[in-house]
Parts: sequence; structure tokens; C-alpha cells
Amino acid sequence: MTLVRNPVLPGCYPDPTICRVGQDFYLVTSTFEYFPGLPIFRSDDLASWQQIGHVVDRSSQLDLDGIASSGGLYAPTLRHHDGTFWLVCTLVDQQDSTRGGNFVMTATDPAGPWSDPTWLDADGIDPSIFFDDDGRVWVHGTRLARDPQWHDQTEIWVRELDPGTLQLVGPEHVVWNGALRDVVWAEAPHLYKVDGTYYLLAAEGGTEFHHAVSVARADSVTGPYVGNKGNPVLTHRHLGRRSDVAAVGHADLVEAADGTWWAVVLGTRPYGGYHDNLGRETFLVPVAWEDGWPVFAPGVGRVTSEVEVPFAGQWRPGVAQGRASGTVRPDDPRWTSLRRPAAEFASARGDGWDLRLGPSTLSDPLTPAFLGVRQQHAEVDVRATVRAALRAEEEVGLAVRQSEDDHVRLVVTGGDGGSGRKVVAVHRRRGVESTLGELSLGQGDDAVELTMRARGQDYSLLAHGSGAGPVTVAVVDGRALDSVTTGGFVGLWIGAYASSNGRPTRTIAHLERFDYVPTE
Ligand code: 6LW
Repeated sequence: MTLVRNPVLPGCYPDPTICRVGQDFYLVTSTFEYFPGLPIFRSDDLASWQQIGHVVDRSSQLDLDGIASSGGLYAPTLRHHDGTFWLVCTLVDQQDSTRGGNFVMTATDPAGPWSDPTWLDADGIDPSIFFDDDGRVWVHGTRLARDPQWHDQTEIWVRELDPGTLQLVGPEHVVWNGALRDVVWAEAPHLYKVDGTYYLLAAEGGTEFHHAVSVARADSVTGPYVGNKGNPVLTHRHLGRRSDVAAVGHADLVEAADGTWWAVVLGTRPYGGYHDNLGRETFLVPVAWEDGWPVFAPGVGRVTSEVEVPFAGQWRPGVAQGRASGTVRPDDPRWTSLRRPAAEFASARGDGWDLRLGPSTLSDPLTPAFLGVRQQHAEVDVRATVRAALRAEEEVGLAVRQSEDDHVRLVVTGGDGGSGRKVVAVHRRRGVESTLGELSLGQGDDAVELTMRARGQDYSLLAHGSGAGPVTVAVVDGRALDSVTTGGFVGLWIGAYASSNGRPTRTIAHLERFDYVPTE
């Protein structure tokens, strides 16, 4: 028996989906505009998760260019059937609804390679796939109701998939609008068959504070589905905004080899007021069956900070669980870039990277030289040691990123018209930039150490030139950066960043090392 710490995946790992093959569990989460996309984790005990790859690791699989922040890859579903892993997901472009859509990818090895997508003739988001025991396969998802009776009403549809052609066939069945009257955003549907009965699990209320999980059951896969009288069966919305965990919903169920049942859900851990800088994280919840219905966290009714898992071994947290501290080396699975592979602008060198500056910036929905990791701890020091011979207007340093419009940079610049290097702290807030502080460095190209020190919502930005002690260049209120303030679906990323700010350049900056050091 081991006490498993929640969240099992801290930081921006939302919309978890889980399946089991033999003794092993596999889990995938959403990644929006980040690349590589859809990280896949393996665990043999639900406690310790090791990242084994990404479902999307070639830009030839999907084109994320130009997709603005909080668009991109939403809510996947992962299943295993007959020796094949199946993943269904949506590529969303919020500016261009004709782009992207729902797709299927398959793999025989979950670590990859995964196939190119096959696009499905289905609109909406949050697709899921269910393999019935009669050999038939059913895809389901959610979309805005075709004939809405209330604002933001969605409908969950079910349609058969031909597993040979990967095309949807036959009639479509609209089976669910949510458990409660006038409820918004019935979404994240997943179908299961347990003891001959079909169960539909779905989120409702929207993925933020009012998020909830409801369940319905039917004798036939296409319904009619009858809701549980206890719906919603899991939510934290009645706990208020001071709850340690909020926004709980978007559940997926799995049965362990010993017959116990579990759910993974997303939730947030607000701090400094109702702000979720770490994003929507993945939590584990025990499930029991009573009277033919799943009971989430029986006897407790909420997500807890520790969960007893009877078959769990000793706690062996994986690096992606954020409990590894220290230098993030080039082979670390936490590294992510924006929209395209980091190899297009970065090459590993020693403990760090060479970063080729390019004209694009963090404000463009493109691929600037940004290599980051999720902020997974409220208290953490992130340090980048950089060295570069920069020209005027060029910059290299650290960035704390929410989106194109909201981020903070602590960067070395080539100075003003070549008059000397300096460190500049810049806050881009709702698309408008302001300089928060500056520190002169003098001429030369010796290494500069830049630190982002998060202590709750105080993000101190420090710079340390050779010989000198660290100097605080600015302190930023992190509440300006979280998605409660800015909108969107993602938590914060912290990364190394370099740009020539629109100019042609051949400058290469060296990131000597990048350290992620939580205080706990
Ligand atoms: C996800 C959906 C949701 O597809 O957020 O508002 C989306 N609801 O379930 C992105 O995580």
C-alpha cells in the first residue's frame, strides 16, 4: 500500500486520458500549441509516471504554424485494442474554424512512432473512441448544439467508426446535453461497458470553476442514456474559490489488473487568490461501484492530496512529475518548443543548447527560439546561464510564457545602438509591452546568469553578471499571467528565449545551462 501524492502530474497536464494494457497504465494529456505534442506516460502502479514519448513528434504529422496560444491540440482519448494503441484528438485553430478538426492516430508501440492523422468527418471537440465487445467501434465527441435551447448548450454525439477505413459510418446519435438543466459545455465524453451496461462519463459546467463530472447509463451504446440521480458525481465548485483544489472535471476511468477502479481528472491548485499559474494538472481519484454506478472518492467525495493505492510500489517519481531538481539537460523530456521542433533553432551542446536567433518573437504565433518547461511548482528558482555576442535589438535570456500577448522576459540585449550590453525585464501584458527594469552590464560577451525566482505570486527577476552578485531587476505579480486573468487553457511555461526582433541575423547564443530548482 502506498500513499500517492496528488497531483500525479503537476503543471500544465490537462484533459488526462488513461488506458491499461496488462499491468501497465498509459496516460496522455493536451498540449495546445506546444511541440512535441501529447506526451505519453507509462506507470505500473498509477503512482510513478515515466514519460515514454510523444504522440506528435514530427511536424509532418500536424501543422501547428500560426495557431495562436490555447489553440492546437485539445483533449485526446487513448485506448488500446487488439495490439494497437488508438488516439483520437482535435486540432483547433480558434481564428480559422476551417482548419484542423478531429483525427485518429495509431501506434503499435506507445512510445512511437505514431501514424499520421486520419481526419474524421466530425466537427466539435473532445473525441473519444469505444471498442464494443461485439467488434463494433464507436466514436463520440461534443459540439455546440445544432438546435440550442439555451446559451452554450452542447450535445454529445455517438457514431460508428469503420476500423478498416477509419471513416465514420451510419447514422449519428445525439445522446446527452449534460445532467443539469441549462448546463453549459457537456464535453469530454467517454463511453465504457461494465457488466453489460454502457456508461457515458462527461464533464459539464466548463473547464473552469464550475467544472463537474456526470455519468449516465444505457442498455444500448446509442442510448437512451439515463443520468445518475446523484449528478454531478464529482465537482469542487461547491467548495468555493478558497479550496486547495478547484475546477475538477474531465474524468477518464480505468480498471486496474486487481479489479479496482480509478479515475484521472484535471484540477487546479489556486494560490495567491483564485489564480492557477500551474495550469490544469492531472489528479488521481479512487472509484468504487455501488448499485451499478461509479462512486468517485467514496466516503470523501473530493480530490485529496494523497490517495492510497493498494498495489503501488515505492514512490519513484519520474522527471516529468517535476520532482527532479537541478539542471534540465538536452535529453530531458520536459523540453518543449512552440509549434515546431526545437531542432529547427537549437542544437544540444554540453549541458545546454546553442540557440540560433531568428526574426520571430514570442508575440508571433510562430516558432521563435523558445525552449521551455512547465512551471510545476509555486516556489521555484529557474536559472539560465547565457553567453552571446549580440547586435543591437537582439536578445537572449529567460521568458515566463502564458501566450503571445502575455509573457515576461528577462533578457540580455545587445544594448542601444551598440552602446553596451544590458539586462532588461519586459512585461508584455494584453499585448502591450512595458520595461520593468534594466541593469547595465558593460561591454564584452561573458556569461550572464538570469534567474526567475517564483515565491507564490511574486516572480523576482534577477541578473548576475560575472564577478557581481545577483541583482533584482524587477518583481512581477504572477497574477497578471495566469489563465484566470488572461483567458485561455494553459499554465505557465518558463524557458530560454532568443530573438533578433524582426531583423535578419546569424547570431547564435549559447545557453550554457538551465536549472529548475523547486524549494520543496
Ligand atoms: C477541452 C475541453 C475544455 O477540449 O477545455 O472547456 C478544452 N473545456 O474539455 C481544452 O482543454
